Amino acid sequence: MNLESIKAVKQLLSQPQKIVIVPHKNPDGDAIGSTLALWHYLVDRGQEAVVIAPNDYPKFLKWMPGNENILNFERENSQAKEKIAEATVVFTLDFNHLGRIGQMQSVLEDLAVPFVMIDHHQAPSDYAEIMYSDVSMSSTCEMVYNFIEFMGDVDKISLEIANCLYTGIMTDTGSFKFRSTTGRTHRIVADLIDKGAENTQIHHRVYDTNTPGRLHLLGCALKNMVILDQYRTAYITLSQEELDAHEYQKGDTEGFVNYGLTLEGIIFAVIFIENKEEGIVKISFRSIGDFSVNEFARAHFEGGGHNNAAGGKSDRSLKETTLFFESLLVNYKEQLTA
Ligand SMILES: [Mn+2]
Repeated sequence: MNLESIKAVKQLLSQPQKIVIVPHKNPDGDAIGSTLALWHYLVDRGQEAVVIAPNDYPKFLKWMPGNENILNFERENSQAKEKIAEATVVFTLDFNHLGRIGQMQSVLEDLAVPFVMIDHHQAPSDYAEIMYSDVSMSSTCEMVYNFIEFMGDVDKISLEIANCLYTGIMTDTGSFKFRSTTGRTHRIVADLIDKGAENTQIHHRVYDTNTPGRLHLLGCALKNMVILDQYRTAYITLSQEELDAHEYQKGDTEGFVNYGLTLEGIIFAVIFIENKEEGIVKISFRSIGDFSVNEFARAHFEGGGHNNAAGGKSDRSLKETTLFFESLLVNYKEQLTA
Protein backbone atom coordinates (compact mmCIF):
# COMPACT_ATOMS: atom_id res chain seq x y z
CA MET A 1 0.00 0.00 0.00
CA ASN A 2 1.55 3.33 -0.96
CA LEU A 3 1.89 6.25 1.42
CA GLU A 4 -0.80 8.26 -0.30
CA SER A 5 -3.33 5.44 0.10
CA ILE A 6 -2.37 4.92 3.73
CA LYS A 7 -2.88 8.63 4.36
CA ALA A 8 -6.23 8.57 2.58
CA VAL A 9 -7.50 5.59 4.63
CA LYS A 10 -6.27 7.14 7.88
CA GLN A 11 -8.13 10.30 6.92
CA LEU A 12 -11.34 8.31 6.23
CA LEU A 13 -11.10 6.36 9.47
CA SER A 14 -10.42 9.48 11.53
CA GLN A 15 -14.15 10.24 11.15
CA PRO A 16 -17.02 8.00 12.22
CA GLN A 17 -18.13 6.06 9.13
CA LYS A 18 -20.77 3.51 8.23
CA ILE A 19 -18.68 0.78 6.66
CA VAL A 20 -19.78 -2.13 4.51
CA ILE A 21 -17.22 -4.93 4.04
CA VAL A 22 -17.72 -7.32 1.12
CA PRO A 23 -16.07 -10.67 0.25
CA HIS A 24 -16.50 -12.38 -3.15
CA LYS A 25 -19.33 -14.75 -4.03
CA ASN A 26 -18.93 -18.33 -2.74
CA PRO A 27 -16.55 -16.98 -0.09
CA ASP A 28 -13.65 -19.20 1.02
CA GLY A 29 -11.53 -19.17 4.17
CA ASP A 30 -9.49 -16.18 3.04
CA ALA A 31 -12.58 -14.16 2.07
CA ILE A 32 -14.46 -14.79 5.33
CA GLY A 33 -11.29 -14.62 7.46
CA SER A 34 -10.16 -11.29 6.00
CA THR A 35 -13.57 -9.59 6.09
CA LEU A 36 -14.25 -10.69 9.68
CA ALA A 37 -10.75 -9.69 10.81
CA LEU A 38 -11.20 -6.23 9.28
CA TRP A 39 -14.70 -6.03 10.80
CA HIS A 40 -13.33 -6.75 14.31
CA TYR A 41 -10.56 -4.22 13.79
CA LEU A 42 -12.89 -1.43 12.64
CA VAL A 43 -15.51 -2.13 15.33
CA ASP A 44 -12.77 -2.19 17.98
CA ARG A 45 -11.78 1.26 16.69
CA GLY A 46 -15.32 2.47 17.29
CA GLN A 47 -16.52 2.38 13.69
CA GLU A 48 -19.93 1.13 12.64
CA ALA A 49 -19.34 -1.77 10.27
CA VAL A 50 -21.06 -4.79 8.75
CA VAL A 51 -19.87 -7.69 6.59
CA ILE A 52 -22.25 -8.53 3.74
CA ALA A 53 -21.53 -11.81 1.91
CA PRO A 54 -23.04 -12.17 -1.58
CA ASN A 55 -24.24 -15.70 -0.75
CA ASP A 56 -23.82 -18.59 1.65
CA TYR A 57 -20.57 -20.41 2.45
CA PRO A 58 -19.57 -23.78 3.95
CA LYS A 59 -20.31 -24.76 7.54
CA PHE A 60 -16.61 -25.30 8.29
CA LEU A 61 -16.12 -21.51 8.14
CA LYS A 62 -19.04 -20.60 10.35
CA TRP A 63 -17.25 -21.06 13.69
CA MET A 64 -15.22 -17.89 13.14
CA PRO A 65 -15.70 -15.15 15.74
CA GLY A 66 -18.17 -12.54 14.47
CA ASN A 67 -19.75 -14.94 11.95
CA GLU A 68 -23.21 -14.42 13.48
CA ASN A 69 -23.04 -10.76 12.45
CA ILE A 70 -22.47 -11.44 8.73
CA LEU A 71 -25.44 -10.59 6.53
CA ASN A 72 -26.16 -12.91 3.60
CA PHE A 73 -27.23 -10.74 0.66
CA GLU A 74 -29.42 -13.49 -0.78
CA ARG A 75 -31.11 -14.47 2.47
CA GLU A 76 -31.26 -11.08 4.27
CA ASN A 77 -31.72 -9.04 1.14
CA SER A 78 -33.69 -6.03 2.37
CA GLN A 79 -31.59 -5.62 5.51
CA ALA A 80 -28.40 -5.87 3.44
CA LYS A 81 -29.67 -3.35 0.89
CA GLU A 82 -30.53 -0.95 3.71
CA LYS A 83 -26.99 -1.18 5.10
CA ILE A 84 -25.53 -0.59 1.65
CA ALA A 85 -27.76 2.44 1.09
CA GLU A 86 -26.53 3.95 4.38
CA ALA A 87 -22.87 3.16 3.75
CA THR A 88 -20.28 5.93 3.70
CA VAL A 89 -17.33 3.65 2.87
CA VAL A 90 -17.12 0.21 1.21
CA PHE A 91 -14.22 -2.21 1.67
CA THR A 92 -14.01 -5.02 -0.92
CA LEU A 93 -11.74 -7.91 0.07
CA ASP A 94 -10.24 -10.88 -1.79
CA PHE A 95 -11.56 -9.90 -5.24
CA ASN A 96 -10.89 -7.06 -7.65
CA HIS A 97 -13.77 -6.97 -10.08
CA LEU A 98 -17.41 -6.21 -9.20
CA GLY A 99 -18.43 -9.10 -11.45
CA ARG A 100 -17.27 -11.40 -8.63
CA ILE A 101 -20.13 -10.54 -6.25
CA GLY A 102 -23.19 -11.85 -8.11
CA GLN A 103 -26.39 -9.90 -7.53
CA MET A 104 -24.60 -7.38 -5.33
CA GLN A 105 -22.84 -5.98 -8.38
CA SER A 106 -25.62 -3.68 -9.59
CA VAL A 107 -26.28 -2.38 -6.07
CA LEU A 108 -22.63 -1.52 -5.41
CA GLU A 109 -22.01 -0.08 -8.88
CA ASP A 110 -24.59 2.61 -8.20
CA LEU A 111 -23.02 3.63 -4.91
CA ALA A 112 -21.26 7.01 -4.84
CA VAL A 113 -19.03 6.50 -1.78
CA PRO A 114 -15.30 5.76 -1.52
CA PHE A 115 -14.31 2.13 -2.13
CA VAL A 116 -11.20 0.53 -0.64
CA MET A 117 -9.88 -2.64 -2.32
CA ILE A 118 -7.61 -5.10 -0.54
CA ASP A 119 -6.77 -8.01 -2.84
CA HIS A 120 -4.09 -10.32 -4.23
CA HIS A 121 -5.53 -11.41 -7.63
CA GLN A 122 -4.33 -10.53 -11.14
CA ALA A 123 -5.59 -7.56 -13.17
CA PRO A 124 -7.58 -5.35 -10.78
CA SER A 125 -10.35 -3.23 -12.30
CA ASP A 126 -10.59 0.43 -11.33
CA TYR A 127 -13.73 0.79 -9.20
CA ALA A 128 -11.84 1.59 -5.97
CA GLU A 129 -10.55 5.05 -4.99
CA ILE A 130 -8.08 3.44 -2.64
CA MET A 131 -6.32 0.30 -3.82
CA TYR A 132 -4.11 -2.12 -1.98
CA SER A 133 -3.52 -4.71 -4.69
CA ASP A 134 -0.51 -7.05 -4.61
CA VAL A 135 -0.36 -10.36 -6.51
CA SER A 136 2.76 -11.45 -4.64
CA MET A 137 0.77 -11.81 -1.41
CA SER A 138 -0.14 -15.27 -0.11
CA SER A 139 -3.61 -14.18 0.92
CA THR A 140 -5.86 -11.23 1.58
CA CYS A 141 -5.54 -12.07 5.27
CA GLU A 142 -1.79 -11.41 5.08
CA MET A 143 -2.67 -8.06 3.50
CA VAL A 144 -5.16 -7.20 6.25
CA TYR A 145 -2.38 -7.85 8.77
CA ASN A 146 -0.21 -5.43 6.77
CA PHE A 147 -3.09 -2.96 6.59
CA ILE A 148 -3.46 -2.98 10.37
CA GLU A 149 0.31 -2.46 10.59
CA PHE A 150 0.08 0.50 8.17
CA MET A 151 -2.53 1.96 10.52
CA GLY A 152 0.01 1.59 13.35
CA ASP A 153 -2.19 -0.85 15.23
CA VAL A 154 -0.42 -4.25 15.22
CA ASP A 155 -0.55 -4.18 19.02
CA LYS A 156 -4.35 -3.92 18.78
CA ILE A 157 -4.69 -7.32 17.03
CA SER A 158 -7.08 -9.21 19.30
CA LEU A 159 -7.49 -12.94 19.73
CA GLU A 160 -10.54 -12.76 17.41
CA ILE A 161 -8.61 -10.95 14.68
CA ALA A 162 -5.69 -13.38 15.06
CA ASN A 163 -7.98 -16.41 14.65
CA CYS A 164 -9.64 -14.97 11.53
CA LEU A 165 -6.35 -13.98 9.88
CA TYR A 166 -4.71 -17.32 10.68
CA THR A 167 -7.61 -19.16 9.02
CA GLY A 168 -7.35 -17.25 5.75
CA ILE A 169 -3.57 -17.50 5.52
CA MET A 170 -3.74 -21.23 6.27
CA THR A 171 -6.42 -21.99 3.66
CA ASP A 172 -5.01 -19.78 0.88
CA THR A 173 -1.49 -21.18 1.24
CA GLY A 174 -2.61 -24.83 1.33
CA SER A 175 -1.40 -24.91 4.93
CA PHE A 176 1.77 -22.91 4.20
CA LYS A 177 3.02 -24.95 1.23
CA PHE A 178 2.18 -22.92 -1.90
CA ARG A 179 4.84 -20.85 -3.69
CA SER A 180 3.40 -17.59 -2.34
CA THR A 181 4.31 -18.59 1.23
CA THR A 182 7.24 -16.39 2.26
CA GLY A 183 9.36 -15.84 5.33
CA ARG A 184 7.18 -12.81 5.98
CA THR A 185 4.07 -15.02 5.83
CA HIS A 186 5.57 -17.25 8.52
CA ARG A 187 6.61 -14.26 10.65
CA ILE A 188 3.05 -12.93 10.49
CA VAL A 189 1.63 -16.35 11.37
CA ALA A 190 4.11 -16.61 14.25
CA ASP A 191 2.94 -13.24 15.54
CA LEU A 192 -0.72 -14.33 15.22
CA ILE A 193 0.02 -17.43 17.31
CA ASP A 194 1.78 -15.22 19.87
CA LYS A 195 -1.41 -13.14 19.94
CA GLY A 196 -3.44 -16.24 20.74
CA ALA A 197 -4.45 -17.75 17.38
CA GLU A 198 -5.60 -21.30 18.15
CA ASN A 199 -3.72 -22.93 15.29
CA THR A 200 -4.33 -26.57 16.19
CA GLN A 201 -8.05 -26.06 16.69
CA ILE A 202 -8.35 -24.02 13.50
CA HIS A 203 -6.83 -26.82 11.40
CA HIS A 204 -9.20 -29.27 13.05
CA ARG A 205 -12.30 -27.12 12.54
CA VAL A 206 -11.56 -26.41 8.89
CA TYR A 207 -10.14 -29.71 7.67
CA ASP A 208 -11.56 -32.47 9.86
CA THR A 209 -15.13 -32.04 8.69
CA ASN A 210 -15.69 -35.07 6.48
CA THR A 211 -18.98 -36.92 6.37
CA PRO A 212 -18.92 -40.72 5.92
CA GLY A 213 -20.48 -40.17 2.47
CA ARG A 214 -17.65 -37.91 1.39
CA LEU A 215 -14.94 -40.31 2.53
CA HIS A 216 -16.63 -43.20 0.72
CA LEU A 217 -16.92 -41.04 -2.38
CA LEU A 218 -13.19 -40.31 -2.10
CA GLY A 219 -12.56 -44.05 -1.90
CA CYS A 220 -14.59 -44.52 -5.08
CA ALA A 221 -12.72 -41.67 -6.83
CA LEU A 222 -9.32 -43.09 -5.90
CA LYS A 223 -10.34 -46.55 -7.08
CA ASN A 224 -11.32 -45.02 -10.43
CA MET A 225 -7.97 -43.28 -10.85
CA VAL A 226 -6.19 -43.93 -14.15
CA ILE A 227 -2.42 -43.47 -14.10
CA LEU A 228 -0.64 -42.74 -17.37
CA ASP A 229 3.02 -42.94 -16.39
CA GLN A 230 4.22 -42.25 -19.94
CA TYR A 231 2.63 -38.77 -19.69
CA ARG A 232 3.24 -38.30 -15.95
CA THR A 233 -0.53 -37.86 -15.74
CA ALA A 234 -3.24 -39.24 -13.46
CA TYR A 235 -6.98 -38.70 -13.80
CA ILE A 236 -10.06 -39.51 -11.81
CA THR A 237 -13.65 -39.93 -13.01
CA LEU A 238 -16.89 -39.75 -11.04
CA SER A 239 -20.17 -40.61 -12.76
CA GLN A 240 -23.51 -39.20 -11.71
CA GLU A 241 -24.48 -42.66 -10.55
CA GLU A 242 -21.44 -42.83 -8.27
CA LEU A 243 -22.17 -39.37 -6.85
CA ASP A 244 -25.77 -40.34 -6.13
CA ALA A 245 -24.72 -43.59 -4.47
CA HIS A 246 -22.67 -41.59 -1.92
CA GLU A 247 -25.25 -38.91 -1.06
CA TYR A 248 -23.16 -36.31 -2.86
CA GLN A 249 -23.45 -32.77 -1.52
CA LYS A 250 -22.04 -29.62 -3.08
CA GLY A 251 -18.38 -29.28 -2.16
CA ASP A 252 -17.81 -32.98 -1.46
CA THR A 253 -15.34 -33.42 -4.34
CA GLU A 254 -13.33 -30.34 -3.34
CA GLY A 255 -9.64 -31.27 -3.32
CA PHE A 256 -10.03 -34.75 -4.81
CA VAL A 257 -8.09 -33.74 -7.93
CA ASN A 258 -4.98 -33.06 -5.86
CA TYR A 259 -4.54 -36.71 -4.91
CA GLY A 260 -3.14 -37.47 -8.37
CA LEU A 261 -0.27 -35.09 -7.73
CA THR A 262 0.71 -36.95 -4.57
CA LEU A 263 1.86 -39.89 -6.73
CA GLU A 264 5.60 -39.89 -7.23
CA GLY A 265 6.49 -38.70 -10.72
CA ILE A 266 3.01 -37.39 -11.58
CA ILE A 267 2.87 -33.70 -12.55
CA PHE A 268 -0.55 -33.44 -14.23
CA ALA A 269 -3.75 -34.43 -12.44
CA VAL A 270 -7.34 -34.16 -13.62
CA ILE A 271 -10.79 -34.98 -12.30
CA PHE A 272 -13.84 -35.45 -14.54
CA ILE A 273 -17.19 -35.17 -12.78
CA GLU A 274 -20.39 -35.99 -14.61
CA ASN A 275 -23.29 -33.57 -14.10
CA LYS A 276 -26.43 -35.06 -15.64
CA GLU A 277 -28.60 -32.09 -14.70
CA GLU A 278 -26.47 -29.64 -16.68
CA GLY A 279 -25.63 -32.25 -19.32
CA ILE A 280 -21.90 -31.65 -19.00
CA VAL A 281 -18.75 -33.07 -17.50
CA LYS A 282 -17.05 -30.65 -15.10
CA ILE A 283 -13.28 -30.81 -15.11
CA SER A 284 -10.53 -29.63 -12.76
CA PHE A 285 -6.88 -29.57 -13.78
CA ARG A 286 -3.82 -29.33 -11.55
CA SER A 287 -0.11 -29.40 -12.31
CA ILE A 288 3.24 -29.14 -10.61
CA GLY A 289 5.93 -26.98 -12.20
CA ASP A 290 5.82 -25.32 -15.61
CA PHE A 291 3.09 -27.27 -17.41
CA SER A 292 0.29 -24.71 -17.84
CA VAL A 293 -3.12 -26.23 -17.15
CA ASN A 294 -4.56 -22.79 -17.83
CA GLU A 295 -3.47 -23.04 -21.49
CA PHE A 296 -4.51 -26.68 -21.72
CA ALA A 297 -8.01 -25.95 -20.35
CA ARG A 298 -8.41 -22.92 -22.60
CA ALA A 299 -7.34 -24.80 -25.71
CA HIS A 300 -9.52 -27.91 -25.27
CA PHE A 301 -12.13 -27.59 -22.53
CA GLU A 302 -13.67 -24.08 -22.62
CA GLY A 303 -11.98 -23.15 -19.38
CA GLY A 304 -8.91 -21.59 -17.84
CA GLY A 305 -7.57 -20.33 -14.54
CA HIS A 306 -4.03 -20.24 -13.24
CA ASN A 307 -0.84 -21.97 -14.43
CA ASN A 308 -1.12 -24.78 -11.89
CA ALA A 309 -4.89 -24.85 -11.28
CA ALA A 310 -7.67 -24.49 -13.81
CA GLY A 311 -11.16 -25.65 -14.62
CA GLY A 312 -13.13 -26.53 -17.73
CA LYS A 313 -16.07 -28.49 -19.10
CA SER A 314 -17.10 -30.87 -21.83
CA ASP A 315 -20.43 -31.51 -23.56
CA ARG A 316 -19.42 -35.08 -24.46
CA SER A 317 -20.30 -38.09 -22.36
CA LEU A 318 -17.98 -38.98 -19.51
CA LYS A 319 -16.44 -41.86 -21.47
CA GLU A 320 -16.01 -39.81 -24.66
CA THR A 321 -14.50 -36.96 -22.63
CA THR A 322 -11.79 -39.13 -21.12
CA LEU A 323 -11.05 -40.76 -24.49
CA PHE A 324 -10.70 -37.31 -26.04
CA PHE A 325 -8.51 -36.21 -23.14
CA GLU A 326 -6.21 -39.21 -23.54
CA SER A 327 -5.96 -38.59 -27.29
CA LEU A 328 -4.70 -35.04 -26.61
CA LEU A 329 -1.82 -36.06 -24.38
CA VAL A 330 0.45 -37.27 -27.17
CA ASN A 331 0.71 -33.66 -28.35
CA TYR A 332 1.97 -32.62 -24.91
CA LYS A 333 4.34 -35.50 -24.31
CA GLU A 334 7.44 -33.32 -24.58
CA GLN A 335 6.18 -30.71 -22.13
CA LEU A 336 4.91 -33.32 -19.71
CA THR A 337 8.12 -35.34 -19.64
CA ALA A 338 10.61 -32.49 -19.92
MN1 LIG B 1 -7.49 -15.12 -1.33
